[in-house]
Order: sequence, then structure tokens, then C-alpha cells
Amino acid sequence: MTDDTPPNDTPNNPPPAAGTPEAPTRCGLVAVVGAPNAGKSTLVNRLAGSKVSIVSPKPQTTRFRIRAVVMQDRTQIVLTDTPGIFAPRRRLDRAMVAAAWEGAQDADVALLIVDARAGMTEAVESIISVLKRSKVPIWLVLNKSDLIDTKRLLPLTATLNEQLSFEETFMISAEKGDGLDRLMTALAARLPYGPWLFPEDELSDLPERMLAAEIVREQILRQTHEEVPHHATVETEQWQERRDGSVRIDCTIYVGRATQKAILIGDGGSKVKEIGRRARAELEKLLERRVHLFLNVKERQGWDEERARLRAIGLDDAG
Ligand SMILES: Nc1nc2c(ncn2[C@@H]2O[C@H](COP(=O)(O)OP(=O)(O)OP(=O)(O)O)[C@@H](O)[C@H]2O)c(=O)[nH]1
Ligand SMILES: [Mg+2]
Repeated sequence: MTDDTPPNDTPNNPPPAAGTPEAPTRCGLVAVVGAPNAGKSTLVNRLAGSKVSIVSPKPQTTRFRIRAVVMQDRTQIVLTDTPGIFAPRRRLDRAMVAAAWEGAQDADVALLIVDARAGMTEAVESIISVLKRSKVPIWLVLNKSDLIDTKRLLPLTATLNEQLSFEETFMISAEKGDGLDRLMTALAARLPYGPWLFPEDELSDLPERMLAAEIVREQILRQTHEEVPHHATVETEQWQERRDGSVRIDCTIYVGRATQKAILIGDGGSKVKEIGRRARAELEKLLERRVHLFLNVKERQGWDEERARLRAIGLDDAG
């Protein structure tokens, strides 16, 4: 999608003025990439106006690509949230990083999200060194501007632009919503003319079963610490519609070790109960119906090297 001329743009058939009902449509793919914890998913959720991707204070929260469809006047902006890019070790990590790079490859524009407070880190430097070779136009988006003195943003922009000449630079706070209108307007104007790829009301491509598993994983990320969150995966085993309009969802949480299982379950089951309680409340909001959520914790050594486990969360086994 690189055609930047409006359809039927001939002297006899000029395009209607923008804003009129017949104005030509635009549509394009925008990849959101960056180091773990930069705020990519927060940004995608903000722009989508709804939670499509889970967020946590811990790095490596997002594990697979998630698409969000955002309408801006006559432009359909198809955002792809991607896992943070870091030096991978496990098969899981390699598959996550591969998914991120694949997301960037066929985009019309890639947004490099940088945590402005963390600044130029080794992770950012190594991502830029790969992006340099890409043909995709890259925009720099400095995020978390609410956390630092704006005076520090300009030198950081200069340092980053020395490494790669970004087509555009934006300073935003995804959390507070600052600078997002400008970013959206610029994106809409940058995308090529063409028909919309998705129905206007298709917000995300995440199936409900995976959404349920992700919401449980978000609570694990928020309520457990150290090695537990990154050694846990969640799969929805059963989804049963009930006659009263509610749904029963059964999820299995896999962890690598018995000690991790013990932490997740907690004293007398208190931890897993709390994870379930909060995840259920969140799911009821998102699904707009009553939810009965059942969680089962299983020890499964080496799940993060198992192809079947990765496929279950939408990662292919190329790694
Ligand atoms: N203060 C502040 N915090 C932010 C902002 N954007 C994101 N955060 C916080 O940064 C943390 C990470 O946010 P995520 O959106 O999960 O980051 P991510 O880049 O998707 O992370 P990965 O999925 O791990 O790659 C969360 O605690 C967010 O609340 C911002 O503009 N300001
Ligand atoms: Mg994320």
C-alpha cells in the first residue's frame, strides 16, 4: 500500500474535497514497536479508545501481535501492537521478538516508542540499528513526557535523530493522552488512499477466548513478582455459554516450577482467588455480561520451549 494518489484523480474527475461524504478513503498499517515497557500497549489502547492489549509495569507484558482498528475521519488506521524487542533467550522470547519484527515489516509507517525517562538505552540503540536497514518510514514517538522535564526531551530527540533520521518526531504521554491528537492527525494524513481493510466496528482481532486468557495473565503480572509472571502462561480451556446469558470460562495457568505454583496459589488459595476475582471483574466489563471464571494452576516444566504452548497463544514455532 504505497499508492499516494487519490483514486480517479484526473482533470475530469477531481477527488471531492476532504470532509465531504464522498471524500476518498485512506487506509494503512501502523506498527507500534520499541523496547519492553516503553508504553506501546498503553498507546494502542488509548488510540483505540478501549482495552485491546494488556498493560503492566513489568517489561515483556505483550507476547504476540494484536491489531486495533481506529477510524480517524475517512482514514482507517490499522495499528499493530507488538511485543517489546529485547535480546531473546528462550524459545518463547525468540518467538515474541520475531513477532515484533514481522509486525514492522509490512507496515506503511512504524512508530518507534521510546520511554523518554529511560532515554537512550542499549535496547533502544540495538532496535535502531535494525530499523536503519528497514525501508519502512519510521516515526519517533517519545512517550511518558509527563514523567520528565520537557527541557530534557529536545537533547534526547537530537541524540536519537543522530542514530537514525526519523521522518517525524512526536512527544506524547500515552497515559495522560497528551500529544495524541497531533499524532493521529499526522498518521491519518500519511497513510495511502485506498479502501478500508476492516469493518468500521471491528476494533481488534483478539478472539474472546484469548482475551480472557490475557486478562488473567495481566492480573498475574500485576499481583506476582520476580520470576513468576514471566514463567506463567494462560490458556482458555472451556467457554460455555449459559442459558441465563452468562458465560463460564475455564482457564489453565501453566508455570515452570512447583515453587512458582505455590506462590501463584498462595496461602489457602488466596493469591489465585484474588487474581480470579479481579480478572473476572475486568472481563465482565469488557464482555458486558456476567462471567464465572475458574482458574486451574498446573506445573509444566519447560512450557516456554514447547511449540504447542506457544501456538496456543498465537505465536508460531519458527524459533
Ligand atoms: N507515567 C506514564 N506511564 C506510562 C505512560 N505510558 C505507559 N506507561 C506505563 O508504563 C508501563 C508499561 O506500559 P505498557 O503499555 O505495558 O508498555 P509496553 O511497551 O506495551 O510493554 P511490553 O508489552 O512489555 O513491551 C505501565 O505501567 C504503564 O502504565 C505514560 O505516558 N506516562
Ligand atoms: Mg505491551
